[in-house]
Amino acid sequence: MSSAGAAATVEAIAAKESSQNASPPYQVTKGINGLDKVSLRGARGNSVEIYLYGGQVTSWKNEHGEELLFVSNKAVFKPPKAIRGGIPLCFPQFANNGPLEGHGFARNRFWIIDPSPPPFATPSTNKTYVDLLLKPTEVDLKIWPHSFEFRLRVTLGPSGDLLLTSRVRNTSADGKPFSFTFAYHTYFSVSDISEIRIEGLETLDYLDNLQNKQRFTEQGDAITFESEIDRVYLTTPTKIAILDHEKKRTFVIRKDGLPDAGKMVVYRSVVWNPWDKKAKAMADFGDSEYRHMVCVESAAVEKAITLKPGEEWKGRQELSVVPSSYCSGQLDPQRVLKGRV
Ligand code: TA6
Repeated sequence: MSSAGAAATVEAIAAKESSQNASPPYQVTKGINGLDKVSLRGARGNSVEIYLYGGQVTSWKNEHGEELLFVSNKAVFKPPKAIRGGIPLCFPQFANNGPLEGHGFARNRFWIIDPSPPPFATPSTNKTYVDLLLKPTEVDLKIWPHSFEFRLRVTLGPSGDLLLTSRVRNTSADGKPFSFTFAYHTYFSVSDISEIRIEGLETLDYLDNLQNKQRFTEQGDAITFESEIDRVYLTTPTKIAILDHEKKRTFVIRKDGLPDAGKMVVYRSVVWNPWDKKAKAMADFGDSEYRHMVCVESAAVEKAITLKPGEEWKGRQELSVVPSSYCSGQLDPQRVLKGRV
């Protein structure tokens, strides 16, 4: 859908909501380069911003107005380039593991505000959310010949947590299943990459993208950074933490891929920092910005999710922030995997 088409739809939905006398819990304004931006604001002053371009969260602030996500100063807010930072959605393909462009096309398409989102099985009492929708265009169907509806609900929780729920449905009329891979490619803002540690992945196996996807076992008692890292951790626990001592805060990442349609999805965790050389090679990323970001991605990769016509998959990522001392040493992944934490 074109930017103009998306804007017309946004206005139509806003008009519908005001005619029903229900003021939506979000605001739509123009962002960088005139792109439509949706804002959610919590009672304590927390906030979230989402661009309809990419269906991409680009800002998540705490009650003090501090930014918690990283977006590059060189990010290009212009199609066809995906926005560098925030939470890009990798769909229907993660990375270059398939015939499509890297990380698929959902991150550089125009999403719309969902005019009629189907209800969730367990309705939430929290009303600070927005529902977005992506459907394939004729052009998309030529490069990936599968009809789908991708619904994204972005919720700002009462204590400032950020919850993303994705629902992907196979709407094909041809009776054929399709398979996809997926990731919430979350860029966290950190004080200094050399000072942070990631807990919850120790002792787990990972595929190292920098060594032809060879399989290794994590040996350290946490992941720390001294050079480029690009790894897919396998069968990871539902809870992972990024400890940032300088900022005195810890990000807690919770994720689950619900066993919809009888399928339990095994989530992976991708950890990425480009370090200096790769940073310099990326046109939309500052040379030293790698110091202030880390990607920890909740992903369904390596093993694709398959949906028959009419089937739906649901996958959630919940982010929260707690004081630094909270998690250190408490996230033994083996215990978490067995559901004891
Ligand atoms: O998720 C890690 C990764 O796949 C890396 O290999 C890395 O290149 C990165 O994502 C960024 O990809 P992008 O296509 O956004 O430049």
